[in-house]
Amino acid sequence: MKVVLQALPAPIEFDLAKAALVIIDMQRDFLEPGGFGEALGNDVSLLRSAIAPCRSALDAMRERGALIIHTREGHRPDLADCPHAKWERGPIGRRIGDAGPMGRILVRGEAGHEIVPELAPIDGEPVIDKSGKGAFYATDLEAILRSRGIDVLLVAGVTTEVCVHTTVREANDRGLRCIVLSDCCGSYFPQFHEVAVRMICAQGGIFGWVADSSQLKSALARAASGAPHQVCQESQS
Ligand code: C5J
Repeated sequence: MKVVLQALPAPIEFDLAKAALVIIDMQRDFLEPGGFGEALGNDVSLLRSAIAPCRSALDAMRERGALIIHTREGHRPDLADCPHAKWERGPIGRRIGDAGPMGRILVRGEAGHEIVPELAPIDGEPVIDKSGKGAFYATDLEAILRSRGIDVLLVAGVTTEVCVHTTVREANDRGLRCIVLSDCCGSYFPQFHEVAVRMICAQGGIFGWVADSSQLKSALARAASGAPHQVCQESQS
């Protein structure tokens, strides 16, 4: 199905069969008190506004049978994959691997490592466990995308300027077209979110495109109805 999405810096057309929704790190460790995000001194409530738009994009893409991929940032219980330089940056007693109210902080298998229930993966949706910020680093994400013929990523998740940005940059360098769904992303620093989003589509789309969940839903509905595409160039900054 051919989809035309009103995006910045310009509308983008893609084949839904070759597109995937990638939801980055919507984990309890980042979105709920007591996890990694709070251990680093952040107000985790700032990320929660991304949950409902993410769910709306997720439902729309699931309804159309599109590929959905979830990622989680975290480490092996023995922390063998956690570089010392990453571990040492947390406050003593609340570092990666330390015990917290949701289990050991940023460790696979612990409650805090799970994706928030509103966005929980369902059967058949790949979950990529990653130890770094980018979802391509030391994972099989690229192999999964290549084997399914994916060339467009719709990207959502947290945090906008860290794991979302790193993943989009990695994907862009691999020749994938990335569309960041701005309202489906969030940051502990609202100003970083704003700037990170603008950076994606600046300079003619230096890293990709930006749209939001309602534009995605409209584009999918229009494509499914067979209605002609209306290309509108208006600015939405
Ligand atoms: C961070 C992430 N911010 N998922 N991780 O450490 O963005």
